[in-house]
Amino acid sequence: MHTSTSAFTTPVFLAAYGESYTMLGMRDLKIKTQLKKSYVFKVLLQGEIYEIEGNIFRLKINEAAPLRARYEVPDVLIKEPTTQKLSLSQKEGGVLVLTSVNEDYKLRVTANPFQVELQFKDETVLSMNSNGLLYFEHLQPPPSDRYSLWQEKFGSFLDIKAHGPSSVGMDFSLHGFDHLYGIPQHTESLLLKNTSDGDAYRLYNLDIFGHKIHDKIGIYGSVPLLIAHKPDRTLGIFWLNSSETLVDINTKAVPEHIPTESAADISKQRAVPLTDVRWMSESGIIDVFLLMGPTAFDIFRQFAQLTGTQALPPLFSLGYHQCRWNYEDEQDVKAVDAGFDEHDIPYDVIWLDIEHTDGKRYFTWDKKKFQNPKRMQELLRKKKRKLVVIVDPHIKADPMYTLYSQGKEKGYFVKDRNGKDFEGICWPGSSYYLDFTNPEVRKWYADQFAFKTYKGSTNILFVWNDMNEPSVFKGAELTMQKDAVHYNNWEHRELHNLYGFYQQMATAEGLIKRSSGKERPFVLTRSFFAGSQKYGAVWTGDNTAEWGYLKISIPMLLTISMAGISFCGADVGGFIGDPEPELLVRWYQAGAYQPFFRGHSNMKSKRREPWLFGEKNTQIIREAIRERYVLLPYLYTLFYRAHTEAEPVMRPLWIEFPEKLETFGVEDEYMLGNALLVYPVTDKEAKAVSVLLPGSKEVRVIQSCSAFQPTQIYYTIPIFQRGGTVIPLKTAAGKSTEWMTNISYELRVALNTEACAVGELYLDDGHSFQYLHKKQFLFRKFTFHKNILSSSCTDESGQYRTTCVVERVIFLGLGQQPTLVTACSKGNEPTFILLHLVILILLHSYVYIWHI
Ligand code: NBV
Repeated sequence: MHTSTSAFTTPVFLAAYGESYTMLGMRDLKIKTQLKKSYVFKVLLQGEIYEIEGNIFRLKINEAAPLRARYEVPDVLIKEPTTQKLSLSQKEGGVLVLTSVNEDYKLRVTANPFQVELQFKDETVLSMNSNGLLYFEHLQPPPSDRYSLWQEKFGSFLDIKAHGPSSVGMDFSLHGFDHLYGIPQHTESLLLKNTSDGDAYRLYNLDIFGHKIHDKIGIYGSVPLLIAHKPDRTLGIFWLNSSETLVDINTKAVPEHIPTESAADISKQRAVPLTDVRWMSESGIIDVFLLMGPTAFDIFRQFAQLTGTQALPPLFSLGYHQCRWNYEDEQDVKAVDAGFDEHDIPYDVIWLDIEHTDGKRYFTWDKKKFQNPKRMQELLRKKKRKLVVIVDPHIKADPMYTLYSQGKEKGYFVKDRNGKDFEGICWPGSSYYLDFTNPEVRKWYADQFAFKTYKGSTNILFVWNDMNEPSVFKGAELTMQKDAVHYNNWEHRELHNLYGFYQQMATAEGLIKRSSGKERPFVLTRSFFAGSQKYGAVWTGDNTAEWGYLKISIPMLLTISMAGISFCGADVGGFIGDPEPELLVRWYQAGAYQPFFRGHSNMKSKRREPWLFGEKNTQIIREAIRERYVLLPYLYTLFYRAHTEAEPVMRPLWIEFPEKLETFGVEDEYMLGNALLVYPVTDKEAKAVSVLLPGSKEVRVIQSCSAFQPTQIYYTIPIFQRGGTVIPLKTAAGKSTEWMTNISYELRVALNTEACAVGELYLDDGHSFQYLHKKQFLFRKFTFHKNILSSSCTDESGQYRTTCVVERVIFLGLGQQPTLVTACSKGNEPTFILLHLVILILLHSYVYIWHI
């Protein structure tokens, strides 16, 4: 990626433009060719600033009259944002002051040099281009020689830029902030690091097999959302650009700004942090959203307002998934399925990897190994379980394969720079890549999932999209050439990071369509972009069966969650290699408390079903998976909140304790919802862990060997319930989620120091869209106050009949056994019945109350 860095100079005028304000400017851009000639161009840029409903500002910069249209990311924003009228409060000496509708924010736009300062109540929160790093490589006519920056070499690959270099970039200074998060996906720590060593965070979706940990190179997916936090404010920068992007971060201490009257007392001046963030993209325009919070939850809502919320997953997909590359044949599937029952371990879904197909032709079956896929699915259906199969985006070059012949005939493949179908090598050998950026291709692809078209599929079959960065063997960096050409003549470089997003979109649409719009889809994708949350789940790709990868999975998942994608997980056990039993067990214990919970292993890894590691380990894994199933009502409720309120299911501690500095860098423990604090054990032979409980003193949870069998030092992981919360659970686990419909509920009430608690339970049929279209759901609120536990309706519009009762209430922290317990029902609330109620007051063996 080539970037040039010349400063923006001499704006000619600033003019009001509808509801936005337009800044027109001239710029000197020096481009040095390899022949060392230099050209000077004067190019008019147009900047637009909008205020968007809900404390968001948007700055768009484009060439006023580009030689051809520049790429503006489509389909990621769920709708054109509603703008509000900024008022012009000052205009003099090349400075414009624009005031937000609520008058809290002011934007000081300086003409020369072009800078924008965003102030909240006269205090600068953020400034743009204060380091003069705004640049915009304007489109030019092709040079007469072909040496220039119009082509680049990557090893043996030549990238010819059909429209020349076109990079864009800008710097942002974040005043008072030195804690930054976001911009997945990297195998890095939760807190973003300074990149002054020149090692910028890269957002470029790549399939890197055996990727290292603690690396800023981009893998698989990207969300260009950066979050900055300080005790009294959180803000977000959403850089809407889908080309290769680099982010540089540099935190420094600067003297505190003291108003001139008090400036006399310089000695009292403190140093305050200032973080410079520089975004650079290979192409497109500058389209940046400033999410002004002020709280982290506001940022999540603002981002969701732009890109959508997490799709509500079908309940089964929150159960445990058993995957392997590969489950060999129908017999193998049957045996593994039976193994779960034999060992009394719940699970919901068995997965088939690429070997299930006829020669890696997706949507087909290997006729020898899977002679009767419908029969196999009927067996699973009887067991109340599901099947997920892999569907990759590359299409085998085989004239007898319908997807290929139709794709070719209809012109649905991505083209190379010469206008031929782009040919790459992938699992099937010579392959072509569907151009999912074309709405017609997406519609056609979605139709491939129709039951009559996808032979052997039934409604218990769901989908896994892999290799969709896209992965191209023998391609530059193992992906598609940047000069490949898509729908509407856009080069691949413009939209690279969107490819997987579009495949998942088309797949999810296909699954909805095959059910005539009735059933929720489940689609797992490896590659993702901002907004992928609307289409399903993501996982972190090919991790390795080593302790370090288990440890890093926590900050990686927290980062993805903060970027709007709540439904995320990492391969339990580690995909590559063979975990030692202790690591596998620890991974199950961690995975049980993460949003997407799937065990998976590579072809070369030894078999890893949970019962293959001796009775003791089987027992611990069984317990971990059962804990997950018991927890499902709470988890499903959290997903409903992610779906409706954009609250991340898994969240870093600081989000719940935004003022507590000691939480800002914590990445070895996290909150599941607002009620549970989870500390996965990620060290070999750990006998004790040190848990930070915000608000109370650090607590050492000793898992003393004497409490367990000497060999079972890893019996459990510490989970704490926050005082003041109520969580809904099931009283027991079943063979799968569908077996659990009638299992009664338990409420676990952890009192705070005022002896109060609140919590929620959401439930619906778990699979259809009736919750949306017919309001068939129940959303209850539980409150414990003055010794009365009451259940009330959180959303009156919902109605759902269930025969399932709350059977047990467990109080944590009540202090003493009550002398009398009475149950009464108020009004007619027949939808939620308390039948026989068992009140238990105990300190559960693995859930500790945590008073704040
Ligand atoms: O389809 C095979 C694998 C799959 O099991 C894995 O989960 C993906 O991340 N796939 C990658 C391709 C092969 C990787 C070596």
